[in-house]
Amino acid sequence: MSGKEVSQNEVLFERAQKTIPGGVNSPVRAFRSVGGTPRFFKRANGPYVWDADDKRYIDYIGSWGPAVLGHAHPEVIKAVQEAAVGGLSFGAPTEGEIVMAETLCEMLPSLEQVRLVSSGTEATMSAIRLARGFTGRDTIVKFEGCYHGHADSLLVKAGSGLLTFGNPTSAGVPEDFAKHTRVLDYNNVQQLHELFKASGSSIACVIVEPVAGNMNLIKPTHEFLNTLRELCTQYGAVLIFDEVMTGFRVGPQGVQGVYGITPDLTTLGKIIGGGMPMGAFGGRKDIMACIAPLGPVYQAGTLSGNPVAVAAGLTTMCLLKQQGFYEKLETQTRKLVQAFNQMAHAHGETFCADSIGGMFGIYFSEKVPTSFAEVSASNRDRFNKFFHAMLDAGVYLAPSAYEAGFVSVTHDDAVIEATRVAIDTAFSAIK
Ligand code: KE4
Repeated sequence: MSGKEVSQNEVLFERAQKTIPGGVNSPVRAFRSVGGTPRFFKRANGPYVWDADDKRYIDYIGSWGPAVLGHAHPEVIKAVQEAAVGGLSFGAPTEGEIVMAETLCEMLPSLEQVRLVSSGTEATMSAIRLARGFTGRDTIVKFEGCYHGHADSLLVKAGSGLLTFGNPTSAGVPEDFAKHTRVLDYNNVQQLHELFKASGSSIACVIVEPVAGNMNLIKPTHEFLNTLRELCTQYGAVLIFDEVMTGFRVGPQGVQGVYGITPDLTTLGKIIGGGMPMGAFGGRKDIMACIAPLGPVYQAGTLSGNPVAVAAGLTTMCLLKQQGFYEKLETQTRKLVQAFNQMAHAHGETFCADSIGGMFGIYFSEKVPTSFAEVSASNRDRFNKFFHAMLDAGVYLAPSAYEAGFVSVTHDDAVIEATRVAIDTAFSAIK
């Protein structure tokens, strides 16, 4: 596009802001963290997306995780088309939902029963209500930097001291809601012991991203997850692994399979819908027995388990169960991380990168961060310059220094090599 031509992305962004708040239907898409004009996608296929100017990018967001097979996988598209001609939604049970539930319970041993919903937020909101109903307790625990969707109880940041009440991170969340949420530091075992010692008998649940992906990629220590499991068991609190992002992303059994920890409840989303609106929560049968219509904890959804989303999800789950899928996904992700680190070293950048399974983090810092405070200390301005240089070089990274990146099995060696070239170009451009 020559200098004088106006980008269609700018035209669309201008128009979108007239009828959609901020011009987007989810805040992170607005590029507010990195500046500039968001790219409006026209289509996607495999590892690529095309924007409104028909510029092609190698995509490392993959719709924030779902596109683990690559965009528009032909078998998923075919399954959706076939389901759609049979009707889009019935508001009545279908056999497909049973197959989906059976598949999830087969793949995740901690799931004795599971309920399908339409988003990750619905899954975590329902799991929190279920834990409160099961235990009869009000207090929930989360961790700074972890995001679990936008339910009121979860839009809370740490109070001034460990034992003080949480404070809302969003307008519209009443203090009375936030005060039931305690916010601790991720990977801080001492804080866990202190809080449980002081208030353990009032804690309904702990919800955690067992590998964090919403403050960039931050891995847990084994001690942190083991202590969470031990204290929840000791005090009768429900341990919820929020695997909306990590479920079937970091491995065939999510983080619980990698670290060998069995949560009481697991929340899922993204990949299980194959790109269609789908979430789920499930776990111990005695806890799930409290959910309506069996028990007193109400939860519902018009489009829960709808046939089109189930068709996309089921086809995706069947494909990722194939022999060698995760070995290939992890190998390609490691090659990407190696390319980032090699190019950064060659350019003398203060930079590092890390990965687990098919998700990765890039950090403008000396070492890979292990907490929200450490990742917050990384050089965000340097990231923002790099983000735009990579965009110019045809690579689409997450538009925030505090987000993880995602690889698909269609990111083959040629795509990784093209990314390496773009990384070299981008580091040269921001010298
Ligand atoms: P949704 O309601 O967006 O489907 O899921 C909420 C959610 C819950 N739990 C975890 C661990 C999540 O990562 C998410 C959503 N992830 C963000 C990515 N940072 C979605 C992107 C967005 O908000 O637009």
